[in-house]
This record gives sequence, C-alpha cells and structure tokens, in this order.
Amino acid sequence: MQAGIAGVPNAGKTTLFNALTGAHARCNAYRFTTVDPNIGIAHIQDERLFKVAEVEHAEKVVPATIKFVDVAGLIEGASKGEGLGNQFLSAIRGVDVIVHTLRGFYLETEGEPVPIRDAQTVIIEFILSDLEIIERRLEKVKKRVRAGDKDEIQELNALEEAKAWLESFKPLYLLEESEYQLKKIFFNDLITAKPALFVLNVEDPASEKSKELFFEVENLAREHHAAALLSAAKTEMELKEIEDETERKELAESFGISEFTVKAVAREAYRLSGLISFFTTESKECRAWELKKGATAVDAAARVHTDMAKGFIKAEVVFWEDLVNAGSRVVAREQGKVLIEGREYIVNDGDVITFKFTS
Ligand SMILES: Nc1nc2c(ncn2[C@@H]2O[C@H](COP(=O)(O)OP(=O)(O)OP(=O)(O)O)[C@@H](O)[C@H]2O)c(=O)[nH]1
Ligand SMILES: [Mg+2]
Repeated sequence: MQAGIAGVPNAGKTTLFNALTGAHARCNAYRFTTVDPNIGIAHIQDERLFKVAEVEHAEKVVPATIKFVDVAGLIEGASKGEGLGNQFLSAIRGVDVIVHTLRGFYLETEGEPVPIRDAQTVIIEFILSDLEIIERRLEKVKKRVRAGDKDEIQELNALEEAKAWLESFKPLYLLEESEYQLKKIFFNDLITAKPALFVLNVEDPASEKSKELFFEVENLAREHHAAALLSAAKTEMELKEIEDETERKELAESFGISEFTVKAVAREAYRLSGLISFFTTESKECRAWELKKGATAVDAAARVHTDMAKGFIKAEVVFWEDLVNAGSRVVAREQGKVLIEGREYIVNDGDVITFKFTS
C-alpha cells in the first residue's frame, strides 16, 4: 500500500508525514519547506496479527506496511507554473490513495484555517494536472486511430469522456463504477482517479473550533466519496519520540487522541481501496498480507510466493478470532474451526491461511 500526502503549503503535510512514519523531515512555518519528496514507511499495527502471533508462538511478527510520499505544497495556478509548479506530482502518481492534508490550526504566516478553500484549490490543481496527462495521451491515441489502429478507438472514447468530465471540474473518482471499470485500465497514474482521504490537522481535536471545521470536512468528504479524519499531527509527531508504548498511549489520551492517525489512515485506505488482510505463519514468522476484496485462495497464495500459487493443492483456513479464542491451533482443529478450502475459496478479512503446495 502506498499513499501520497498532498495539500497547500504549510498545511502540515510533513508534520503529518513525520507523525505517520516516525521520520524527522524538516517542517517550518515558511511555504515550500519541502521541495524534494520525503519517503517513509509505517508498519500497520494490526492487533489481530499480534494476537494470532501469540497463539502460534511466532518468534517474529511482520506487519503489512504503508509507504508514504510527502510532496511539496500546491498553490492556485500550479498547473501554470506558480509556486513549485505541478511536475512534482509525478512522485505520487503511482500511489494507491491520496491523503489530502488540510490545515485546521492557526499559523501566524497563514492566518486562520480555511480547510475547505484549501481543499478546493488542491482538487482543482489535481484536475488540471490530470487533464494535461489525458490531453497528451489523447494526441498520441488520435494519431494511431488516424493511422487505422481500430483497437485504440475504445481508449480514444474513454479519454474523450474523461477529458469532458475533468473539464467540468469533477474528479475522476466520481465517475460511475461501470465507466470507471472501463477506464481504470489506463487510469493508474491519474491522481483524481485514486480514492482520497481528507485529514484535518488540528492543534486540539477536542476544541469547539476543531469540531466545527471537521464537520465541514466531513461534508466535503461525503461529496467526494472520501474519508475524513481528524488528526493532532504535531502532537503525534512529538509523541513518536516516546519509546514506552504504555506511556505514549496514556499521554496521547490526555491530549484527546483516542487513536493514532496512522491506524485510522491504514483502516480507511484499505477500505477505500477495497483491500483486506490475511495472515500466515511460516517458520515461526507471523505475517500480514494485503489482498483485494473478493480474491481467492490461489490469489492469496500468489501474494506469498508464485510457487505456492503454481503448485497449489489446498488451503487450511481458520478465522483469526476462532484461533485466538481456541488458544491453539490444535484446539481450533478439535473444535472444527480449521477448514480445508480449494483454489476458488473467497478469502475473508482476518483469515489465517496455511497453504499446501507441491514444489
Ligand atoms: N499549532 C500547530 N502547528 C502545526 C501543526 N501541524 C503543523 N504545524 C506547523 O505548521 C508549520 C508547517 O508545517 P509543515 O509540516 O512544514 O507543513 P507542510 O505542509 O509540509 O509545508 P510545505 O512543505 O512548506 O508545503 C510548521 O511550523 C509546523 O510546526 C499543528 O497541529 N498545530
Ligand atoms: Mg513539507
């Protein structure tokens, strides 16, 4: 899973990036502090995985990860070269989700927070950036169609439709599912085709002002089929420095933080991207894997190793909670909770799977 962090300058993007990954990238109150992208990894702290690992007596736990890419700030006119322009967006074209960071705190250099205005500015710049890409591709496809390439007509039509959609200032993720299916073949590098998460970065999540602003952001997120999260990124960034987990959690609660943003981002990013998790225990190593919702046992095997998919015989499946409640694999088996499934079995979120295969 990869996520791109975007927003206007001084939205607190790098602060959020540090809070999510534990990095120490530079942040300050002057615009365009970030020029080159910051890249970092966060482990997804999935409690289910840790509980399974305990029951399985695993010596090592390998959580799934999210790679975060924090880029420069976008300002109005970026598509025409204002500020740092929009070419740096290429750094987040390959990601799975966009984390829109919105300033919800007062800053002397910027004034009172205006998150909805900032969000609209960024959305419009995303749309203009996608339009540039579509137009370039359209030129190429038109040439090929003129040269008699009939296979390209479907793509040409889809591109024309996407262009018209973007020209009416609507992001591509608002396209109907059916149309989207047709187009997503070549939509991977279009930013407005990716699911979005709006993160309102505030000083104090419990204040009336924060709640008021978050209400506006939730409405915006609803219009955009996106998720809305409230984050005290600066406080979380500072809390990252505290090594003792219990102490960190207690302090977080005293600041009104009930859940760390990284966890909420992971949950929402999986949900919006249609991903689930399954777990494996091999050679004393308990591991979480991401998988498309609706994928089969053989697809899951392929995530682990291509050989496992090629030589797939069967999958031994136990739901994580059944395994944890049983206290051991042996008891879970006695209780009839460990099932033998074939290649076409649809994997559930939280399944613990052992693959049997010929090599
Ligand atoms: N009071 C307060 N200040 C914050 C918070 N989050 C970030 N800041 C401050 O806002 C300023 C900008 O933060 P950055 O994280 O550098 O913002 P950015 O969006 O990465 O900025 P650019 O890289 O310049 O686009 C810094 O002075 C941060 O300390 C917050 O939650 N509360
Ligand atoms: Mg920055």
